[in-house]
Parts: sequence; structure tokens; C-alpha cells
Amino acid sequence: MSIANLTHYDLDGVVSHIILLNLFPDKVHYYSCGYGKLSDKIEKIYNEKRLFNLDILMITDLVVDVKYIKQLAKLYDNIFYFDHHESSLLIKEELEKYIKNIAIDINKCGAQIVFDVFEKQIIRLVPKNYESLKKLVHYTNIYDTWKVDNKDFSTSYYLSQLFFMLGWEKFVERYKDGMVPFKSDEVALIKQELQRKKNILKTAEKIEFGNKAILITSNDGNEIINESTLIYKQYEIYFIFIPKFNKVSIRVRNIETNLGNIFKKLEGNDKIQNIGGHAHAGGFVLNPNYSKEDFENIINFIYQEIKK
Ligand SMILES: [Mn+2]
Repeated sequence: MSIANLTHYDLDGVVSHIILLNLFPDKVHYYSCGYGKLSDKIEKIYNEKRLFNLDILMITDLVVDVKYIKQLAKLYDNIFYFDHHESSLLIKEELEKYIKNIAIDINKCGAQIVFDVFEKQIIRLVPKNYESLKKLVHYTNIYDTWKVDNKDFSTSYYLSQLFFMLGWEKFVERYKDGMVPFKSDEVALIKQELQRKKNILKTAEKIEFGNKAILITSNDGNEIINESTLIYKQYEIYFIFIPKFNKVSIRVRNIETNLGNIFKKLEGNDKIQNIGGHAHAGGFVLNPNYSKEDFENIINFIYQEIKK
């Protein structure tokens, strides 16, 4: 038996993979990517099926379109689908036509879903790693669901930063048995990186408006989208505007809202090229011909809708 694990290239995706490695040592091949590379990885899974004798496919922390699942189901009798993104929920019924084993839960991260599904097997097969894997998943969950006010958030944030610093294989090697302490030089590097982001925020143009809302403008804004909510905790609604990409990212905390639903009301707006998001995170790209007034109208509309 051999398993292809198609998973996200981020902390949640790699920790999902680590759990599978614990359960099926030496049997799991990873295919990790962001959404841009998804079709390439699927092709690779196709091509390498014979080479590695892959007979089970486990998808973790990724939304995989039904058209791909349809193809993959011809090759794999056994597909598992573990995800927490809202768009997976929307295609769940379609997925069920091809996949028997589906676990989708939008209230926890992908790794937490994998851990919960296999918890009994973990206890049985790798009892010595149970507590440390549980801890690793705990931090991953806090990071991935961006629980910025949780007392463990900074550890969770460090862990994710460390993943991108070390890269996939080194991270897997280090965390294969679960959570371990950071090394002091790593902490120093992560803090330095956070300081760099704080400086971007410091020099960005900032306008406070309404009740606990802020508009942050910077051409390096892409680097501080999530961090702005971490560094400026006094706000609830964050608009991060990146002029060079005509792009606005939005983050909301401590407010019950659904940006995805609000965005639906803006679909078809001829000043918007692209728009999408989840409950508390999302963004849009403006048409390059937008005016200052268009910009303000859209921001105000979204702000008013969140406050409703
Ligand atoms: Mn995730």
C-alpha cells in the first residue's frame, strides 16, 4: 500500500502530512502546493501512480474542484478528502458522488480534522507521539484560523514563520514526532522578520475611520495583511490597500459577519475586477480605471455592510 497526499504548502498542510506520516510510516508521498500549482500536482499524482504504486489518495487542507476529483476517481478507488474551506462545503454533495471518505468542518483547521478523524489510530499506533502531535495541531489550528487573541497565538505564529524559513523537508524532519521547542537563533530570526513587518506598517499611510476601522496603504502591503491585525489590535476592520496592484485586502475580527456574502452584492460592479473571500478575510482587485470616489464608495459600502 502507498498513499499520495495532496496537501497545501503551508503550516496546516504540512502538519496534516506529518500526522499521516505517523500513521503510515514510509508509505506517504507528498504533493504539496498552493492553488496556483494545483493542476501540475494532480498531473504528477497521475503520472507517478505506477512508479510509487500509489493506491490511496488523501487530500488535506485543499479545495479540489469536482472536475479534478472526477478524473482522479477513475484512477483511485480510495480517496479521502479532509478540508475546512467554505468552498469545499459548497461542493460537498458533488464530491460525495466520487468520494466515500469526506470530512469537512469549517470550524477547525485541516490538520485538526485529520487528527480528530484518526485520533484512535494515533493512540494505538504511535502512543509516544500522541501528546506532542496534539500540541502541534493545537498551535496549527490557532494559527490557521487566525485566533489572534488566543494566549498561544505568538507560538503559533512563530511556528508558521519557521515553516516558511525551513521549507517543507526540514520542517517535516524537525516536527515529525510533534511539537518541539524553538531554538534561540530561530526565535531571533522570526522576531527580526516581524520587526521588518512592523516597520512596513509604521511607514504605511494609515487612516482611521468609523468605529474601529482602519485603512492602511502601502505598496508592500501584501507582506502585512495578516500582521496588521496582530500588531494593531485596537481595530476590528482592516482594509489594506496595495496601490501598485490596485488591490484591497480585508480582515475582520471580533465581529460576526460574512465577507463572502457581502462580496456577492458587489459582483458585477464594473469597477471591480476580482473579488472573493471567507467570513473574516477576503479582498478585491479594482479595475485600473477606478477613481478616488469609486474607491471610497466601495470601502464605505463594505464597512457599512460589516457593521449591519
Ligand atoms: Mn488550512
